[in-house]
Amino acid sequence: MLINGKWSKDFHPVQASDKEGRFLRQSSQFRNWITPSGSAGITGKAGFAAESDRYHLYVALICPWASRTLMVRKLKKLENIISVSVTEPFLGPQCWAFGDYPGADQEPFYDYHYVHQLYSHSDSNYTGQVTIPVLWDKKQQTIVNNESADIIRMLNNGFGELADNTIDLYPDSLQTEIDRINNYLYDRFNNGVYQAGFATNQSAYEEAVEKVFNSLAFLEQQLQDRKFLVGKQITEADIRAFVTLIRFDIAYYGLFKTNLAQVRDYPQILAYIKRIYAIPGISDTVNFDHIKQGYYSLKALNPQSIVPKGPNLSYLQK
Ligand SMILES: N[C@@H](CCC(=O)N[C@@H](CS)C(=O)NCC(=O)O)C(=O)O
Repeated sequence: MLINGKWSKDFHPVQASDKEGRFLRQSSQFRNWITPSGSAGITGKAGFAAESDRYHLYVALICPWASRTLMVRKLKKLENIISVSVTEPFLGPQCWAFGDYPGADQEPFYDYHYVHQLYSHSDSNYTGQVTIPVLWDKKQQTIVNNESADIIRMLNNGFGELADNTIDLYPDSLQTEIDRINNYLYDRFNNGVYQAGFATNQSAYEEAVEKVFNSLAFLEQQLQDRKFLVGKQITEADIRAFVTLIRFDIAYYGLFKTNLAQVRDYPQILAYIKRIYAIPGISDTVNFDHIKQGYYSLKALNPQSIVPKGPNLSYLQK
């Protein structure tokens, strides 16, 4: 982690646990918003107007939180408006690094080797974890926001006419239902898999696994009579569910020991994963090699760094 802008403590996936051994995720610190006029958003300061070729996303393709932002960028047709750099998938001692692993990029503006350099560039006194995704402002040379929940919302509605507004992932009429599902899934599913994987004792692990499988039962039930989680149209709730579902069989089932069943064992969920994966542009945001290499590079969970051969994911092609 960075302490007063200096890299001071090597990466470890579990930076904090509660006294019962439950993994605690840290809060994001950069919380400014891009808005059509540049006025301030619900947090942070003003000065980040929506403009073409001004903003840049730094992502890792292993990361579900970063992948949410890539999905929304695709669906809102913002590829020519917001540029992207992909880190290497491995989580080394200095956390996320740029490089020449296939599918990864070099850092394009400063030739930085590590994402933590972008954090200290933005705030020379930054103290905290260095997480991905990062939304960067090329004009002010600073991080706008490092919280994916905020970033997907501003990509949905902060870019005005620059985005494709025939699709709205958070429409007024569905917000209550989307919020309900997001809240339910965040703790039990999106973060639940990490709580299983990073639990520091048996009971914290078992508690997390139970939550994960309750939430899969909830998803299977919810999808009995609808294409997407809140009805006929894709929304933010689906983006948030999909990024965890697509990583489940390949990473969480094995490495995080969420192994009571695979997601492909749930007929409605399987059809739903295929439905979203088939939406034009979405499969470009999924890189199974990065996902597998990245998760299995977590030395705290896999000291020998052996990467499994399977599973067979050909079901997605059918
Ligand atoms: N709240 C953040 C969480 C992002 C996050 O935890 N990203 C992980 C990768 S999947 C990360 O960068 N971890 C590095 C660390 O925790 O030090 C978001 O949703 O944007």
